[in-house]
Amino acid sequence: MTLSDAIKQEAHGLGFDAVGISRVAAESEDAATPLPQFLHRRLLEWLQRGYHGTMTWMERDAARRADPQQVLSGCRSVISLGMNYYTPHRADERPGYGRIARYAWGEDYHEALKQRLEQLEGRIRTLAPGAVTRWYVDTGPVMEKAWAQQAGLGWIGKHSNLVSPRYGSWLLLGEILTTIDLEPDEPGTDLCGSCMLCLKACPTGAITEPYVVDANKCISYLTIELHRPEDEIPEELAHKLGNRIFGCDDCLDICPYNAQATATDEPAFQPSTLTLAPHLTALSELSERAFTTTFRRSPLRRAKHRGFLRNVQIAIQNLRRVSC
Ligand code: B12
Ligand code: SF4
Ligand code: SF4
Repeated sequence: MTLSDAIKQEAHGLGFDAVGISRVAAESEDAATPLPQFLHRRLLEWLQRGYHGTMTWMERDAARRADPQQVLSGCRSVISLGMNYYTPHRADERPGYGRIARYAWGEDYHEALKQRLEQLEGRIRTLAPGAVTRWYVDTGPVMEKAWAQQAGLGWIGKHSNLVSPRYGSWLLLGEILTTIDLEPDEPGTDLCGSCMLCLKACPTGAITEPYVVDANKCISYLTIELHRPEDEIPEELAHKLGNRIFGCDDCLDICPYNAQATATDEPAFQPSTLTLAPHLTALSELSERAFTTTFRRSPLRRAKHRGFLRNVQIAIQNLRRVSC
């Protein structure tokens, strides 16, 4: 068994559903994979258009974000890992309830992936003594979807998320950068074809062209990232939030590749009654302390009490508007 196969076997044993490897070309090599240059260009274009909104941390060191060798000196391989978070449950669609994005139905995925990534790092060091490794799960300057595509986990769909032929879009991603030379996998092939369903399904037109999302218009950004006291959700977009109080799945839900998604049995991703059927009036009365306690292990913490209650108020107003 090769070292790459042994690492993949360990990853599956730890509960990762998808694993693949990309090679990072050494500086002196004739870059067989010009991915960092491509990513740098795409990222700069995106930033220049202001599509990152208030996420100014995306501006910091774009060249580094696009190139794993600038993140880990001597990096030769990226091991991309995915965990399936799909469960066969449905959100409560009755009037009076809010809608929470699927990835936030259970516990914070950063924690579930972090524990496994740390364990996998330990196993890699046993298999390859002297290997330098560094893991990330949405926690560092790595363009995770692009590396996952390069490692064969799937392809970047027109909604800009990674689509796996086996798990659809319901994979959360992490990766381990390492100095060891591993055998690369074949990159994923784009299977979107002429489909444009996700662009048509987006309620706010946030997918401005295939593969490009303007965060300023994206409900996920508006309801999660826009939570500072000075941040307001523009009136014309607030109408379009409907009952979404945290994140949005419309462009994912419509994708034909999600039709036969397999359910996960990972306990951390199982929903609670509260996340499947969040009652708007009850939530509108949540104190800051109750918010912190209730969502201490949930991704919902990221919206902060102020942002979350603002979202709930907008959903209540939208409900009144519909019933008038
Ligand atoms: C910033 C961010 C956001 C922002 C901006 C989204 C965006 N599309 O960039 C906001 C807050 C809006 C957001 C929302 C969501 N996010 Co987010 N987000 C990120 C983050 C931190 C960085 C993404 C990034 O670098 N954006 C910058 C721009 C330049 O990159 P990009 O849009 O990815 O563009 C690439 C492609 O479009 C591609 N590309 C461009 N043109 C072309 C052309 C062709 C032909 C091809 C093939 C490719 C291609 O190249 C670009 C560079 O890679 C990543 C974690 C990470 N560190 O990577 C998570 C991440 C992308 N998010 C994730 C999730 C789950 C979501 C939501 C689904 C959550 C939700 N349900 O509400 C939504 C989905 C919205 C959407 N349609 O994208 C997951 C996606 C998992 C997956 N299977 O893909 C990630 C990877 C986090 C994780 N660790 O799992 N997110
Ligand atoms: S998450 Fe929602 S608002 Fe954002 S691009 Fe997808 S459908 Fe549009
Ligand atoms: S909905 Fe269609 S265009 Fe969008 S990601 Fe899925 S297959 Fe691609």
